[in-house]
Amino acid sequence: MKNGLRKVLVANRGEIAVRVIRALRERGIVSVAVYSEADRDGLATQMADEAHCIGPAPSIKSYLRAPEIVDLAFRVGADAIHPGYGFLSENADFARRCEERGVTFIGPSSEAIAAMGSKIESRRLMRAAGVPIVPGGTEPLADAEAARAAAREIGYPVMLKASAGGGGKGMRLVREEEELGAAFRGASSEAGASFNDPSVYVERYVERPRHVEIQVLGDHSGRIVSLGERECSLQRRHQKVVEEAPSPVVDADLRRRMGDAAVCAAGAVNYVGAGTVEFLLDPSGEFYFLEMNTRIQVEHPVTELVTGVDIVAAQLDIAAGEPLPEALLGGIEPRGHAVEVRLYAEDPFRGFAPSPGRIELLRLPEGPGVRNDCGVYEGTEVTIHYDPMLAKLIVWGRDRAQALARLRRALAETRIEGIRTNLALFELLLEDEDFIAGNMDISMLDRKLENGDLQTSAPREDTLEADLPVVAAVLAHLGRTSSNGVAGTSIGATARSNWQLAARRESRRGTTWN
Ligand code: MV4
Repeated sequence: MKNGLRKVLVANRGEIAVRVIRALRERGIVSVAVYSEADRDGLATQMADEAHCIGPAPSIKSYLRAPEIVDLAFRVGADAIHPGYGFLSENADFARRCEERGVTFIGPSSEAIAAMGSKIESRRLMRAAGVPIVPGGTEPLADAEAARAAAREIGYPVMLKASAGGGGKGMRLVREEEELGAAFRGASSEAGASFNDPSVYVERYVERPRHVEIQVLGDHSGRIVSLGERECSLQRRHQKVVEEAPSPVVDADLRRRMGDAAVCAAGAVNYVGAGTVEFLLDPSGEFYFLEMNTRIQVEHPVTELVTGVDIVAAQLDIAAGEPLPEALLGGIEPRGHAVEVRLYAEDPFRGFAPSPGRIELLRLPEGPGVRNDCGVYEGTEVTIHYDPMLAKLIVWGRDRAQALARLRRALAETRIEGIRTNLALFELLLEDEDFIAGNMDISMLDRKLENGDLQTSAPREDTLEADLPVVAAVLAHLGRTSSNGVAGTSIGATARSNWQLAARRESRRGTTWN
């Protein structure tokens, strides 16, 4: 059954709003942007066919106003709303409100969103569907005593997790029984404060895992396919920094098994649209369901580049009632290798502090194998009201080595002035032997930043000492001008040593999640 979309409201901002508007234009669908007062001159506001102001800068007064946004969609005659990621994208009430007003929510049913939004409920569903879950409980723990009994059963170390949690909130690693009482109270009160639901359960702690996720697409006739995996282990304090496809450690057999598990997971909630099933992959090759993200994700482009599938266009086609194309039904193997880096307006030399300001100069890389998904332009005022991600740089190569070479080249072409960015972090990572070898786990980046051992392949003993006067000069330079100061190759080596110093300084502040 087709009910072609003619007009779609994009309930988001920045690069993902731009990405969706591009897909809409290619499909000949009229795009409607919504913007806050801070985004009056935003790129998405300018690119859309129509744009409406929905309130002041704070997202709670603009991008999170569910009833007003659904009303607006209805009034302007939009057939559907694309929620992007973040904001209202995984809000079951918002999806239901759309359903009730007869506006298509571009995503799964509100029931699927709600089921996957609860860790305890999703674990029960996965267990019933035969999807492997981390060994542990599927009931909220009544008190610290119940937690103690459950943890003994599972064996230490364990992890306490908020049922309503996500992004590491309400989560505690417990290495031994003595720590359990305090950890339980901490996790439960944090969960109550953050999610209005203090329920906590316990799982076995998986040591040194990777974060590997599977992209799926489901259509309205109940067909679900896997588009393969993304390796997302490189993250700093629960914020992803680099993603790639395929994973350097997933072979065709593991890909098939993880893909089958992800399709089962999605099937358990009658999933429709684009979704992502997250797994922990342990060093022995076992994998466990973590959660399902019921939205388009930031890192979707790496999958697009290795599969040739336009995932946002697929979301639109599915929402219009089209079946999945034949070509996808047999499953597809990735072709070549793609890597994405997220460009944030934050200063790696000063503890990754946000760096608002006007973008005075913006030169993005071009050339073979390079894609930019950018939400800003030269002249954009970057505010502190929203997520600091400005753009994504994605490269493709016939293999991982070529992709990394292209990424190095692309980063060297990139110049951003007026605000500080995390570009220097990528230049360091691209010289890190563990990253180059594809040896990563979920704590690698935090660990390297803490130890200050995110270093170049060059021996570092004497260079650090020898560079000290230059480091001081570079720091002073960075303080005076507002350029990020690492694009030029001439100061590359100095910037790296400088980085190590900054990383050591920051390490004293500790991590937030355990
Ligand atoms: C875990 C884990 C180890 N063992 N569960 C972090 C966010 C939340 N969605 C799940 N998380 C984890 N759950 C068990 N049983 C380690 C993490 C974890 C993590 C997972 C994915 C990506 C990055 C991470 C960083 C720290 C901890």
